[in-house]
Amino acid sequence: MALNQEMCDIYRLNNLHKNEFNLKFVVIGDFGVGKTSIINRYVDGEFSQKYCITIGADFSLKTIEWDDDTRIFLQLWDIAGHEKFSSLTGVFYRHSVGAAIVFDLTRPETFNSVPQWLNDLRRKTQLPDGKNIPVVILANKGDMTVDTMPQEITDFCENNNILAWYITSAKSNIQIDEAMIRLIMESLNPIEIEYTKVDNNIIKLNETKKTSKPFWKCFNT
Ligand SMILES: Nc1nc2c(ncn2[C@@H]2O[C@H](COP(=O)(O)OP(=O)(O)OP(=O)(O)O)[C@@H](O)[C@H]2O)c(=O)[nH]1
Ligand SMILES: [Mg+2]
Repeated sequence: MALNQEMCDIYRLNNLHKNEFNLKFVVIGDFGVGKTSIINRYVDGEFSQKYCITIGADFSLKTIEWDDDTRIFLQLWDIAGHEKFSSLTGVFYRHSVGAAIVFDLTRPETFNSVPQWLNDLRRKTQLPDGKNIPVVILANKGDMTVDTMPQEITDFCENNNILAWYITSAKSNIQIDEAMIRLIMESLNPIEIEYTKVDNNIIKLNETKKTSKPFWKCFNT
């Protein structure tokens, strides 16, 4: 016990110089598209075939040693697909600085809900400078099929200021890390928000300036 405490103290002393940031991302989309599975894959490296429906919302934490000077505490909020258009989504979205909208390639109709999820998100969230929070779209279950890829996804992303879209698989661990890294990079860098250090678990967002123009990019396998 004492040794553990000592090791913790040494670890903390060695890392005192690091800037620590809290980022909150929400993961949204219709029921059964794989939101929980994507989060479990990303946070725990695990996947289960079993469908355990999410009720309300859940969240997971991942600590990321971003670089020698930066540590990120990433909160991933897993919003139940059945919460669609619920008045509660606004509460779950609060303080989020990034979002992933997921649809299921084996059920193309779940892509039809993406505009509604985006609309709900955009109505209820904004960055401190009043701009939209960055969004990626994840076309999940890419291990099963890519034949049903919606033709209009490229146009949709371009017209709706979507940061990027990815064909993902929680099962085969395809492009989930890439999507999250892209979202983190956008949240930390181009928007140029000064995220002050974590202080008593309160995140203070101080706006500075936005220098980069919004852009869209697609990452396909
Ligand atoms: N083959 C395959 N199956 C997946 C993948 N992702 C999720 N699944 C399966 O799809 C089902 C639903 O996954 P969940 O992650 O629970 O879906 P969800 O979006 O969280 O659903 P709700 O909580 O109801 O909103 C489960 O049986 C998963 O095993 C994937 O990438 N490939
Ligand atoms: Mg779920």
